Amino acid sequence: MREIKHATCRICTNLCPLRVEVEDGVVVAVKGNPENEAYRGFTCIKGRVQGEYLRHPNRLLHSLKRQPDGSFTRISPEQAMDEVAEKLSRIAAQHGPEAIAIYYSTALVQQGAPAAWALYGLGAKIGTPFALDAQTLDKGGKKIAQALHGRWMGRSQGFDRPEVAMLIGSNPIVACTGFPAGNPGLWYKDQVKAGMKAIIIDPRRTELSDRAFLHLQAIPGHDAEILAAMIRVVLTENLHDAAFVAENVAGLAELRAAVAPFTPERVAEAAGITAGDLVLAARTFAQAKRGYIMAGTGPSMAAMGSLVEYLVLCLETLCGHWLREGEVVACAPALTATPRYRAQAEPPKPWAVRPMRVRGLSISAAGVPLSAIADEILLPGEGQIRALLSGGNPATSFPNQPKIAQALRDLDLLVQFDVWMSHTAELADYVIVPPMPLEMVDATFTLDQTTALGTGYGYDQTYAQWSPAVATPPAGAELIEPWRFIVGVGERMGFAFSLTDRDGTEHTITTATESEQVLRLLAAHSRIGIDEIIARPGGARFPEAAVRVLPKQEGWTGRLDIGNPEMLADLAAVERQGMLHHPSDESFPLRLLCRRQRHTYNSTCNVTATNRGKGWNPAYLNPSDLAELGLVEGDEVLIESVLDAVPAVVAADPGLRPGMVSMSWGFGRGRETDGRFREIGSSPNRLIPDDMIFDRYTGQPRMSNVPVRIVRRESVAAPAQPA
Ligand SMILES: Nc1nc2c(c(=O)[nH]1)N[C@H]1C(S)=C(S)[C@@H](COP(=O)(O)OP(=O)(O)OC[C@H]3O[C@@H](n4cnc5c(=O)[nH]c(N)nc54)[C@H](O)[C@@H]3O)O[C@H]1N2
Ligand SMILES: Nc1nc2c(c(=O)[nH]1)N[C@H]1C(S)=C(S)[C@@H](COP(=O)(O)OP(=O)(O)OC[C@H]3O[C@@H](n4cnc5c(=O)[nH]c(N)nc54)[C@H](O)[C@@H]3O)O[C@H]1N2
Ligand code: SF4
Ligand SMILES: [Mo]
Repeated sequence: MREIKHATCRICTNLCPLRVEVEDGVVVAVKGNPENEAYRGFTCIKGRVQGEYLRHPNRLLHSLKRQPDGSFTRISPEQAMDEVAEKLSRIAAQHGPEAIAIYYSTALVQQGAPAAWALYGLGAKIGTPFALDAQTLDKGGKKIAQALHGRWMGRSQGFDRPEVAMLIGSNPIVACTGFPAGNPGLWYKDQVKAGMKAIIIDPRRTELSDRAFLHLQAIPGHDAEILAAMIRVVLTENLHDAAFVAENVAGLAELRAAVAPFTPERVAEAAGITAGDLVLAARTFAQAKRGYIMAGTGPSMAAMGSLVEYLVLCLETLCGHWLREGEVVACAPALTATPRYRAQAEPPKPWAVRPMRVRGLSISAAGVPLSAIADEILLPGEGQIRALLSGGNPATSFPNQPKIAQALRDLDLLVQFDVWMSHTAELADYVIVPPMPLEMVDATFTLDQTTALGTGYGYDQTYAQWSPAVATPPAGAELIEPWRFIVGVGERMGFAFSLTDRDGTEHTITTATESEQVLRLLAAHSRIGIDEIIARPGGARFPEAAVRVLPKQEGWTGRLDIGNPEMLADLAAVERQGMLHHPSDESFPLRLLCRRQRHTYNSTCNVTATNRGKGWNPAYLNPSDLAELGLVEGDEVLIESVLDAVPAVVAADPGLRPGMVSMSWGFGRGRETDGRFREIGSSPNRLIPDDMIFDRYTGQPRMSNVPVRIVRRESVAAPAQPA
């Protein structure tokens, strides 16, 4: 029988509502839901073809165990739980809890909300400090900046009727962050029609450029200077919200002095833009009553993410773009507990939490520096990581790909949760295979969590959807939900798991608990009852959940700090030395930029249903650079950096600043697969050192603006040495 069922797409964090046509448990078509007022029918190609993912011949249908000869054999989930628990217990007893790391990242959305609860719960019970997430390779500077600047407890104006939106290296139309979760294209169109001015700072023309008020096509890596110059304009022209600053902010004099050298003329010249545009951007932003800034992965990956994010907060604070007493927080969470929004500043706190063993890095407000994990695995001695439970794809997503691949091979135990034979799965001792999202019940917790991360993330209005399992796994499959596997391992290690309901009653969770019961308990403290959400199967806004910002507490003295000495010292260093650089940079005339593509999601979805037979990630160059290199679109080249070289196919992008190579990540594997690069692409992380140039707070290396050179492929010896 053919039926249409409502579900949520969980391939990416946009969580689009879907109408899934199912015949006897098999997904035959996936469409958007035009009746959903937040998404207005929006889906992308990845969501619509997921019926093909469910049936894909490469999909894993049972868990796997590595054999001594390197091959994999089938293992039952029960047996795998027994063996993994036994190994983890032994490693913890011999080497202490630090020897076990857990990693979950963007794959969390695919694995379901209970998976995060279970995995981080297990990490806490084991007592490991190495509970990893992707922040420190993503936009970890946001957390560092929030720590050092302090946090406005009333939230930002954010997506609520902005008159201006400044997007710094952020491309919401493709990436679905930076605009509210929903329908990014229509939201942009509507806001521009309502008068919103978009200011884009990006070295390439993006999908936003056409409707933008201003596009500063700056040379990458200059975002901190550009922001400092904008702050200087705001302060010298007295465009800031003086009353808000006087009441809630410290450090104005220090910031004023620190930005003084950053004249628009000087910065514009260095960044390859005009001083007029820079001043116009600053004035437009400061003169708007409502607005927001989203700094995306672009600036974060240019090695000074923490400073950039700090200056973003300084500019937001100077302009007073924070909600005041009595104003409405339209995006209060639906499923997670509602915080008490108050018109007051949570004061700054230290950014560092605990030192790591390498490169002077620390576990910080941004989490564990992922760029240090390879070394923390390879470096013998007390505190060495020997086991990793992974729900991401570190072999592809971490910098210095050859080193992390070696480190993953060196582990005593690598357990990978995956539905595909990803690069990390290939290196694992156990591959634990869960159902795919449409086969599992879940609800939109992830978006409440991302909304809470800060400005530029998540919803514009309270929203939720309950997503029942709508598809049946293929015949013969033996799958286990990640949370159930983790609880099973924990039980075998002697740990008990529980969740409390609204009345404070504790409920034990075991491997026999229904997933729905876990989700209900995770939502126990929500303002919107879970049954109300279930009663709106197509997903809905819940405007009744909106809350007002409470007044400042009596005697409250907390202030936001825009004069943090460490940050301003970093800014002074930028003034003296320019951006971080390395002597070897000079041998590499081009700069490799990060970017994303619509048809893939990080390291997944690169299959024929979406890539239409083009499995590689093109290296885009300005046509003038192609001509100078004697290349035409479609030519095969080698991209070389100080670390390695990868094969690529060049393509022309007239909207890209000359001197740049713009290439998506998440493709390719190690050198051993170079011969297959037309099919699986090439990994930029082979070109990115983990320890040469990095943000000293998050450890995030320079992953954009990476010095490279390009040579024709046939003019060099084939590099393909198996690693
Ligand atoms: N379709 C799709 N959507 C995704 C993903 C995906 O892989 N595919 N990945 C998801 C993830 S994990 C994340 S974190 C988000 C990321 O979302 P975004 O941060 O919006 O990521 P990108 O689309 O790569 O946009 C980054 C932009 O930064 C620019 N840029 C590069 N270097 C610099 C620089 O130094 N300064 C400035 N100002 N700009 C620079 C690039 O040209 C690019 O346009 O997307 C998420 N959404
Ligand atoms: N050079 C470079 N490196 C980067 C970035 C960059 O722009 N440039 N971006 C960084 C950023 S922003 C991030 S967030 C990190 C992300 O880093 P990771 O999260 O480590 O990488 P992903 O590719 O998102 O990993 C997703 C994994 O989930 C698996 N998977 C896919 N679908 C399912 C499913 O339905 N169920 C299960 N259980 N598993 C599934 C995939 O096969 C893959 O192994 O990478 C960072 N690394
Ligand atoms: S992958 Fe596409 S359809 Fe699925 S949630 Fe993301 S944007 Fe929506
Ligand atoms: Mo990310």
